[in-house]
Amino acid sequence: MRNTNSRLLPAAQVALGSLAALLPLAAAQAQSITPAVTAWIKNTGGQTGYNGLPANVTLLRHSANFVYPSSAGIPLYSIGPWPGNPNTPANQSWVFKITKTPVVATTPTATPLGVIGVLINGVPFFNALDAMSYNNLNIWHRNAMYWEATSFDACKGHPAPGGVYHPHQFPACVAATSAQQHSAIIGFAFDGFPIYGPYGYANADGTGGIARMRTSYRTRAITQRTTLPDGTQLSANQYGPAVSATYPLGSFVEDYEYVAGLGELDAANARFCVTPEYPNGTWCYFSTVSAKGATEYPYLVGPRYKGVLVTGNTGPGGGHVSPTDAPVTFTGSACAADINRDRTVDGGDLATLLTEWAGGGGAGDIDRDGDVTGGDLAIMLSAWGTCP
Ligand SMILES: [Ca+2]
Ligand SMILES: [Ca+2]
Repeated sequence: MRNTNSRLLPAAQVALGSLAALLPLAAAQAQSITPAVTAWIKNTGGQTGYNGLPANVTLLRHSANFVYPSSAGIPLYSIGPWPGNPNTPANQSWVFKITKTPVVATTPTATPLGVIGVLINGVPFFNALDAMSYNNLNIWHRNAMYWEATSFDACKGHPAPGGVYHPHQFPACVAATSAQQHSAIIGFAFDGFPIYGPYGYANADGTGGIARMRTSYRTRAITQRTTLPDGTQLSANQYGPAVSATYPLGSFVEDYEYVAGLGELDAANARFCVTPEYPNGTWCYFSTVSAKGATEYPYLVGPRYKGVLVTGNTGPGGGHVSPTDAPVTFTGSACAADINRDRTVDGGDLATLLTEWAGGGGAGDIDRDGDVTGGDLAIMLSAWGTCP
């Protein structure tokens, strides 16, 4: 794994080490500006979306350890219609709680029904499930991507009972994507790990150019639903329906099996890798799509979170957090050229960019094309000065 610090001159390493030793308390208590603070699309001028409801993230607060995005759950882009869906999106008065320091779980938590994370525009997203199972046995769980797809709008979202507008898959309207660029952060799961669009750096150390991040799940080679993906033999009263035109392969999530190494992503749909926002690497999720762009299971986050789930976001009444750690409002914007995140684009950032020159992706890859070259330098120079 590439370590940016190792590329610094020895004298600079000593200086950084001395500074860190002098200021451990300050560093721990600072309301640091992490990607979880800067990634959001904020409502800056009373913008409204569906039914005149406030759009995007309406208030963004952060403390030493957490980020609190507030929203109605409504994007700025146009949504609907939702054929056959009787629900209407409504203001949810969301206040979510995103940790700045996510940690990998030793015992992963299953992603629950309902909200499992939030997009950068304040719209929450769900996992693959639709809350229904075959004969209500809680064994063969319906894949919402099959059973509910006709009610998705062009942005791949639809409203749940109670008016919670949400996608189950890569939401096409939230961020532009290109197979020639590392995708943007599109949201955060409630374990605090970011979720990207479909494209990342080919190699986990940021080298190798841009590549589609592939799922390690595939449909099982079955015609009868008599066993579970882990091989468990079911009794006859637990069988699912035979694979058919009515119940095609993929219409239940148990139709999929995880094959380690099939793609870049693990069972959580995550990978540890360098990204433009995390030059030292992070666990992160990628939206999974096929080579032709069709959404692929598990779509966003796998059946279990990669990290420790932050409480307060999920389950009944979840997503209405009252912060008690004195958060402050963040009014700034993302500032990609500010590589060292001190809110100023200056010689310190330039020095880092030059040490990364031609070395592949990472924080110096400001235009996200998989290498650090003149295009990135030009963006940095045009952004010179204080971040907005
Ligand atoms: Ca800077
Ligand atoms: Ca570049």
